[in-house]
Amino acid sequence: MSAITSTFRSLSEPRPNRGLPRSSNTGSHASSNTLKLYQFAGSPNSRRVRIFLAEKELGLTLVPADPGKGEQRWGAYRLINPRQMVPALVLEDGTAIGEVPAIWRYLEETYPTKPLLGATPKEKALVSMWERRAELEGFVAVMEGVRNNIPDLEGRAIADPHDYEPIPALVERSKLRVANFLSDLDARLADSPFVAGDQFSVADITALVTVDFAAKAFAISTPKEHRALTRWYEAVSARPSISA
Ligand SMILES: N[C@@H](CCC(=O)N[C@@H](CS)C(=O)NCC(=O)O)C(=O)O
Repeated sequence: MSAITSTFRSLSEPRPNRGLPRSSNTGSHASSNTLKLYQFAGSPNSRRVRIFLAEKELGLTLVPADPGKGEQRWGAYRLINPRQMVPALVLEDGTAIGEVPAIWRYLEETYPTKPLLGATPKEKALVSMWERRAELEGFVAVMEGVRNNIPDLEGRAIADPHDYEPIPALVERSKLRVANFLSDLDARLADSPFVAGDQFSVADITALVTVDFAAKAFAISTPKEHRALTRWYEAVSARPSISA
């Protein structure tokens, strides 16, 4: 098992004993035998898509793709996604769509019931704005801390097609960024039931995955005085999709 796989496996395993759409036609409202989602259980980015699927009750085929080690990294998956990252959604004609927001967009437009990217132009813009802030200021900060904290990450300190060595000095700054993110999120949630407004959306998915990821990676838990964040976390954590 590679350092990436073992690290993410321990940091972001799905919660046990709850259903998730592992294969097609499993009690879902909509299902596709032709769409395949390549992903791995411990990957927080994969979890962002799995929660989305569970919220929309979409059954797709989930295909485990594991980085593996050395020359054999990713194996045949390299042909599917030459950027060597999960998740990737593969369509019937073989088109591979990478990047979580792009996968969400394809699925939302194909299966518009229960919109998670907003329903009106204003909602769509606000969901996009809040989700992007959650990703750039929260999720990316945790990921930066995690990846720069693993000495044997085989030049994979940044998840892109190039190799970069870790910079351990970034880890403390990442933790500070995460603490600031939690504080900013608390302030936002004091004014709004969900991150982007009155409805649960992808902004909540990214924020929730970030909070869980920070707790597992750095034992950064939500401070008690962040009451709005605590109220929101308890409410969204109780949704069945969150175990995905
Ligand atoms: N920007 C990408 C990020 C994907 C990503 O970082 N995936 C991680 C797993 S959470 C990965 O595949 N890492 C393997 C590697 O870096 O070698 C997205 O939105 O999908």
